[in-house]
Amino acid sequence: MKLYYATGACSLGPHIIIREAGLDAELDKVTFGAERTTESGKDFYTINPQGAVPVLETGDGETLTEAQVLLQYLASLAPAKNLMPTEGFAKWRALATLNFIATELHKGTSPLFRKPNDEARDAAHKLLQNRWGLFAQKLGDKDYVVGEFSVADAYAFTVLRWARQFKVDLSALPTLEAYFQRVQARPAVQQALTEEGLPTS
Ligand SMILES: N[C@@H](CCC(=O)N[C@@H](CS)C(=O)NCC(=O)O)C(=O)O
Repeated sequence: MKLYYATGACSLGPHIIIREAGLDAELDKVTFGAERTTESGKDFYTINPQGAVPVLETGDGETLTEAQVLLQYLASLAPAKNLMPTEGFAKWRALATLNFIATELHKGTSPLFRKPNDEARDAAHKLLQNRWGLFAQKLGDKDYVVGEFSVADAYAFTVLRWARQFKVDLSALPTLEAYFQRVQARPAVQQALTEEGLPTS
């Protein structure tokens, strides 16, 4: 199995889950530029014509894209680790949370990566303050967003790193800071951050 990733990108979520699940996976780093090449010397567009990470080669000839699908696939490989609820309404709640992270938080942050003008930047910050407020409501006073640690936390942590990086003012949502520190302290998260050369605190 091989994960194509870019440093600190949304691929960090699947990377964390590979470590949480103790799966045997190779990492291949993609460098974004006019051309997109992998550390192993491939033209990344031949792996994913969209040019986007994450991509997972499953090891049996299949290739998967879409972060929230990779997360679910990886969780399914290690059922004993309970990284994704699979029974009852908890499953549907977890799927809704993953989709919220993907479409509201992840894609809500994307404009900030594109050097926006002030108006676009302010609009993105305002939207994210609202959406992170909704996430904080889902989290409530729990340690993790669907109860036990799950793939949703790996994804939310990855995107919350970006909100901090872009200095989105989330000071009105103190539970998010505690949540970020809680997820970051997990040994598998520390390992993934270290492997990507990112700060661990
Ligand atoms: N729909 C994809 C989007 C993935 C995505 O946005 N990847 C970003 C990094 S977080 C990327 O590779 N951007 C480079 C590009 O699209 O050119 C998913 O949900 O996995």
